[in-house]
Amino acid sequence: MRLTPLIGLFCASLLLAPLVHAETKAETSDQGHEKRIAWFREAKFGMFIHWGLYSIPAGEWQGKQVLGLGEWIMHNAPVPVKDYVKLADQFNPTQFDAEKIVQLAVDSGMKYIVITSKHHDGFAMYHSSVSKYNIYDATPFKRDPLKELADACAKHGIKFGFYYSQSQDWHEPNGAGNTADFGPDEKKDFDRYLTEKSEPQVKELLTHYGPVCLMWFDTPFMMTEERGSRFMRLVRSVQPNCLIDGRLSKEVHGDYVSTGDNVVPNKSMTEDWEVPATTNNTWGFRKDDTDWKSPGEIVFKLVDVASKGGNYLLNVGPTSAGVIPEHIQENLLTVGKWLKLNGDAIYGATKSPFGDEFGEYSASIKDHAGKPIFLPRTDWRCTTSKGKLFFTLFRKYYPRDGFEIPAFKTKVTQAYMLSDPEHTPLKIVVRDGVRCVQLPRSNPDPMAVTLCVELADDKVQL
Ligand code: FHN
Repeated sequence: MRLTPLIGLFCASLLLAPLVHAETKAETSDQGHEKRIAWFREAKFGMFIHWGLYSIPAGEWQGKQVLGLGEWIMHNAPVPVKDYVKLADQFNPTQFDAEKIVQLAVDSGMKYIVITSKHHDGFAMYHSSVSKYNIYDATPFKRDPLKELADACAKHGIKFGFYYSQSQDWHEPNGAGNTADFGPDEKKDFDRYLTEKSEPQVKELLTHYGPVCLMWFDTPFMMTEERGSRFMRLVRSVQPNCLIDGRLSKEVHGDYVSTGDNVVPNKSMTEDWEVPATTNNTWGFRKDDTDWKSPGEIVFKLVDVASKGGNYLLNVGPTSAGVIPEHIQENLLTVGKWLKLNGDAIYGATKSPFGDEFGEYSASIKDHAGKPIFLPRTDWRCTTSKGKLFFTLFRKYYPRDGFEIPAFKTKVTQAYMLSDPEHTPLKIVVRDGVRCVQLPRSNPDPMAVTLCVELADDKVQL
């Protein structure tokens, strides 16, 4: 089912998101940063999981569709705290299988998992001693799925991190965001909330689940510099190797830049960055949203992001039974198969030395603010690694008469398709001074193919 009205609301929430935390700055000055960030630069592709009580109503409250993001149902319906808490009595996701989820991440070519340990609804998805409002104490499930996931990740060599809503907590009288039950945020004792729930829960997460690769904070309402610094010190003191995303506080910069939701910049960035992205139009499961991104769309986005120097954190929203919807599993597995052949162009690869391939600003068309709009190009993207350029060509763009390599000074030693296990050298001809690689007549993969161009030097000289 296509969800045009939902998309409208979703877009509205996207418009709000950048106000809060788009284009943050990354803290790169401290000495531990280079050590912490190394795995992230290699990984490029991660699985985001939004899972919580909201997967039960799944976008519908008292028989009525509630528009917006699935995980925002409590806020958007709105559902009073006294009613929302009753969902915990029914939450029994017996089909949750950490092994299966981690195996899916592995087979999809994802290298890290970040899961909601507590979203804005305030419900902890792990066994917390700080608040009984958690999946172990408040539900019939009586298991700690995050511990199970942490163990499965360790077994499969996948990095594991936590999303934690540090500021919004609609369950708590002093948490941000729930004005319907608790009145205006300005009148709350927000520091009390931070010191009594948010900070101790973050400490628990960093203490009981082994190495945490990333603490993913979000929507930093009322997170002043002083408050942000407290969280920063906490994370650094308990797990110095744990990365902090870009949404802790406006003033306190994490280890990398977090863009707005689903916002891929038009050009490369100099800092490390990551885009959190959806596979449909919601993060938490909605039963009416089956608007899944196709494998081709996902591959394009992943390569686009990598070619601009970023990471792609792609979300799945398990159902209330604990299962990731079948359709998106299939799509992700197709992406994984593509990555098995073409992964050299992604993992550890760095951004494009070119840039014109991203597109250009229109000379004539302006947006509502009078700024020229960006016209993206989608024919190909380039990533690099030592002595190699990887050109990924998408969909219909398969130049049977030869791929024209953009101009640079370095000598090319050979070219081949990454998906060809023999790396059979392709003929390179020079036409009107332009080096042209002769591609195989029939396109090996109409979704995307990667051409590897090897250089006589480690780095390309433009
Ligand atoms: O409000 C949240 C939303 O529910 C979701 O968690 C996303 C993921 O990036 N972050 C916030 C909106 O930007």
